[in-house]
This record gives sequence, structure tokens and C-alpha cells, in this order.
Amino acid sequence: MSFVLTQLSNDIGTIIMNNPERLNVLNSAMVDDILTAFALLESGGARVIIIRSSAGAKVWSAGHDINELPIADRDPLPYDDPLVTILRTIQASTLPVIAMIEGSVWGGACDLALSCDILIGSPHASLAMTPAKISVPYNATGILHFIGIMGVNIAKEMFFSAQPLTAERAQKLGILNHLVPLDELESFTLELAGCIAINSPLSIRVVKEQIRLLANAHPLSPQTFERVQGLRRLVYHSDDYAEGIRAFKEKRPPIFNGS
Ligand code: LCV
Repeated sequence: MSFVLTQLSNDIGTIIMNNPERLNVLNSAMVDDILTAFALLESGGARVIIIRSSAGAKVWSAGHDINELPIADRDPLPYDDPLVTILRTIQASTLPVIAMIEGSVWGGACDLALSCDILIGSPHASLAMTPAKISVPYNATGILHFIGIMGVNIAKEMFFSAQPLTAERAQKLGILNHLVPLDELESFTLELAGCIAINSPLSIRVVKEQIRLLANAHPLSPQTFERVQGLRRLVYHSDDYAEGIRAFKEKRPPIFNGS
């Protein structure tokens, strides 16, 4: 049974995350299904892809499946992690991808939404970046991704507070491209997708890759990268990291001691 529904109509592909019981957590099964849907739509002639939750979802996605995080002493977000893989796939896709957001977005699912090229939300949408809630050391590409989209100050507030950013504030900050009433969200998104689908796919493919290459052109010395990775090891080798995951599973507030 697939955790996503896939549709293709008028050159517009839609991937509906359809595991509301588990709040569309991005576990390996969900990610596999999204990747399969992506490949199907790309080969099926889609000109643009919309990623969304099922209608009425209170949670667009609860992010990485915390049950799939390593308990300790292993990088929780390695290059081949399912969530990290889907982020790269969306960013490198030759097709423009639209995140249609109804409901709250948590943790790595924020990175998933921000990996899309255009974000359209309804007033109840929100974005919360939660590594500090469970003492996870986010990875360098992800952090650069947030800085590039929202700037250092907003990225710091999101990572430090783990508090949801409202749709209204996200739109004012340019994180959401459009904020539309819930009853217009689907029609508005399809209309914009339709405008894209009739334009030159080659030109769009090239400009998407140009923007990706230029936006990611951060010369990072080996020393800087090693320093970043060393800082991350401090966290995922820490008692706090194990405590963050244990507390979530035991449904209690974590008690962090900073080591
Ligand atoms: C597994 C879950 C999850 C979940 N995993 O419903 O960005 S990073 O670095 O942090 C990265 C590692 C990452 O993405 O980590 C995950 C970040 N996600 C979060 O911190 C969101 C955690 N979830 C919540 O805060 C709440 O579940 C929300 C506010 C999303 C929904 O609250 P609500 O009261 O509506 P419950 O909390 O009761 O959740 C329903 C079921 O889904 C599970 C949760 O454990 C519960 O399971 P049971 O029914 O077995 O009790 N669940 C929710 N999120 N990310 N499982």
C-alpha cells in the first residue's frame, strides 16, 4: 500500500502525501513512495509537480520519523538518509515543484517544503524547525538552505525557538510565495501550475538548475567543513541527543543538561 496518491492531468503532476494517521511522517517508506511518484511523473510527461497533503489535513507533515533516528553516536542526518535524499531529489529535479501547504509543517518537512521551488500556503499553514526540540544537529546543506532562503536572523529564530512561523509571517518574509484562503488553495495552485506548464520546459529546467548552482555557490574550505562536522558530532554523541529522542518516545518534556 502506497503512502502517496499520484495524479497527472494537463501536464500537471500531483503527489498527495496520504498517511494522515502518522501525520505524513517522512519515514523511509513514505520517502520511497514520494521518490517513486516523482520518477513516474517525470517519465510520464509532467511539466510541473505539486506536493501536498490530503485535503483537510491539520499536519502537512510531522517531519522525519523520530522512531527512525539512530539512538546515539551516529549521524542522524547522513547523506544517504531518506529525508536528505528526497531533499536533493526535489532540488535537482528538472521539473518545477510547488509545495501546496495546508496545515503545520515540522522539522525536516520544512526543509522538504523549502526544497520546492514555490510555496503556497493557506492561513492555517505554519513552519516549525525543530532540531533543538530533540537535540538533533542539523546538517550543513540544510542550514545553508535555510540561510539562503530566509537570511541568518530568521533562520536563527526558527532553529533556536523551534516555534511555528505563521503563514502570514512566512509570506511577509518571502518564504511563502502566496498566502491564499483555504477554499481557494487548490484552484490557485493549479492555476499557477497551469501557467508554468505551458511555458518552455527546457528554459524552465535550465533556469531552475542555474539558480540552484548559483544559490549554492558557497566556497567551503575543507577545514570549515571539518569544523562543522566536528560541531555536529558534539551533539549526536551527547546525552542530550539520546534524551531528546527518549523523551519524545516517552511522551514527556526532555530534560537537557547541555552535555
Ligand atoms: C514519529 C511522530 C512524529 C514524528 N516522528 O498529534 O528537523 S529535525 O532535525 O528535528 C528532524 C530530525 C525531524 O524532522 O525531526 C522530527 C521533527 N518533528 C517534530 O518535532 C514534530 C513532532 N510531533 C508533534 O509535535 C506533534 O505530533 C504534532 C504537533 C505534529 C501533532 O500533534 P497532535 O497532538 O495532533 P500527536 O502528538 O498525538 O501525534 C500523533 C502520533 O504521531 C506520532 C506521535 O508520537 C503520536 O504517536 P502515537 O499515536 O503512537 O502516540 N508522531 C508525531 N510526530 N516526527 N512519530
